[in-house]
Amino acid sequence: MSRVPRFRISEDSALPGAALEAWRRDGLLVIEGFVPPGDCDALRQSADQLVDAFDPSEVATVFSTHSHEHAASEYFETSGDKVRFFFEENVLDDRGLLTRPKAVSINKMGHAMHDLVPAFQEFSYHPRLVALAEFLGFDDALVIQSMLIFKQPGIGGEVTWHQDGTFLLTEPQSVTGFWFALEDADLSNGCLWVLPGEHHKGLRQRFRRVGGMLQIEDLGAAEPFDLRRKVPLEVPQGTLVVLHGR
Ligand SMILES: O=C(O)CCC(=O)C(=O)O
Repeated sequence: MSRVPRFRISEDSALPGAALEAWRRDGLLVIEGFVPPGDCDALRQSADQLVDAFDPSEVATVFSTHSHEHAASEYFETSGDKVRFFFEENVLDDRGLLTRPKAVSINKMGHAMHDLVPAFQEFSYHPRLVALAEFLGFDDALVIQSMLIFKQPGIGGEVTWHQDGTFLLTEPQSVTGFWFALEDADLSNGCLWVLPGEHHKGLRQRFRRVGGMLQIEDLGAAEPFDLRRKVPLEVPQGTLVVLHGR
C-alpha cells in the first residue's frame, strides 16, 4: 500500500513546495489541522439545526406526485441552489414517507449551503481556502456546490469508486473537491479511500441527461480503476483532503 504524504499549513497559511509536487503527482493533497476544531464543531452544530428544522413531509409531497425514480431525479436535479436532504437507500416507503427517524436516515445535505447558510458560508469562503486555491494555481476559483455527508451507523450504501468530474463536468475539466473531516474519520466510521495518481489516466464517465433522465455515459478510452493500489485515508478532525476531479 502506498503511503499518502500529509502536510500542515504554517501560521500564515503557507504550504511547503513538496505539497505542490504531491498534488501534481497524486491528484490529492492531505492537509492535517487545516480547520480548527472549533470551526468543525460550529459547522456540525449548524448542520444539526438544519436537520432539526427540516420537515421530511416536504419530500413526501414531491414523491406523492411522481413515480419514485422521476421524483428522486427531479428532487436531486433542482437542488443546486437549495438546501435539501437526501436519504439513505430503503428508508422511504412507496409514498416517500420515512420508515425510521430522520436524524438517522439522512445520507447527505446539499447543494448550496455555502451561499444560503451563514456558518457554511463563513467556512467555505475562509481566507485560508482562498490562500490554498492561489497556492494550487487556480485561476478564478468559484465555490459551486457544498455537501455535508453523514455516515449513519448500521445503514447506508457504499460510495463507489468515482471521479468528481463525472458529476460536475466543465470545459476544460477543472472541478476540484475539498473534503473536510468534521470529526475523526477512520475505517470504522467511513473514511475516504483513494487511488493516488489515477487522475493521470483521464475522465472515464460522464453524467448526462438521456431521454429526460440523468444517466452515466462511458467516455470510452480510459482503462478501469487500478484497485490494487487503493489506500484508506484515516484522518483526524480538521483535515482537508483536496481531490482532483479526475
Ligand atoms: O462519502 C464520502 O465521504 C465521499 C463522497 C464523495 O466522494 C463525493 O461526494 O464525491
